[in-house]
Amino acid sequence: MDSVRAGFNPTLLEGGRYKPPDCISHHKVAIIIPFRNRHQHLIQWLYYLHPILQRQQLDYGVYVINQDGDGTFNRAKLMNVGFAEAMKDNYTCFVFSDVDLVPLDDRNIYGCFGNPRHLSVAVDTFNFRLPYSTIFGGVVSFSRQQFIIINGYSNNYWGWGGEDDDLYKRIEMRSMTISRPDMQSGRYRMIKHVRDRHNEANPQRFNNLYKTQSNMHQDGINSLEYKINKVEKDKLYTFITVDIGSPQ
Ligand code: BGN
Repeated sequence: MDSVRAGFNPTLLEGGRYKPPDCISHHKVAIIIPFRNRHQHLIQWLYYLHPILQRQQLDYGVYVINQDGDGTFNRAKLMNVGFAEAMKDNYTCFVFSDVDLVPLDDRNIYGCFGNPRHLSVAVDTFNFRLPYSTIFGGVVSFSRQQFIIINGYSNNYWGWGGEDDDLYKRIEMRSMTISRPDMQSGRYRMIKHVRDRHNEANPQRFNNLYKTQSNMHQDGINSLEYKINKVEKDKLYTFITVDIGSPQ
């Protein structure tokens, strides 16, 4: 980690913030990473992503949202927490990324577009193909306004699966479409890992997905409750430890 610190990122500001020295970026981009116990992945993600984001001349900050305790993991709710916390620093664009996904092509811009964007379209573990046409997991981006219109992610997906499909349905319900990079610039490598503990496949996910349309207006950013337990500003990232509760 020290070599990453000293060697490659002399221009990073505290908390994993960067501004290009000789241009003004269109957006101020918050990169939100849901997290628990994946430090080895985080180190690799930071090692690869900081240089890429800097070559893309983005004004950005990296926010790692760490779920406190060992209750059931809730990826989507951690994304909402990241959005709410980064909003306090006036970001205009939000990239939501898994910690194990490393882009392989600099042309895949970590910014915001006219529509919500799915960036991780060609992941090695899916043979560099979309596993199904409406997949919207991995790495996605939203402008502040786009995310607010769909009321963010659902807070009710505890355990693995479905929350990204729910997000896609929210976009459809609001008559928006998504954008994607082409299959060459959208290539990714997934850092190898075994399934985490306390993140078993969620048996409720099928049921939840039936209710997206009726619930999305009262389940999301506007109903988000959490308690920040700690904020640590490292050189390479802001690490926010949060109590997000447990399923009712
Ligand atoms: C899907 C999951 C997604 C996941 C992708 C890729 C569900 C809901 C079933 C109706 N969706 O099957 O959450 O990102 O696989 O792994 O489980």
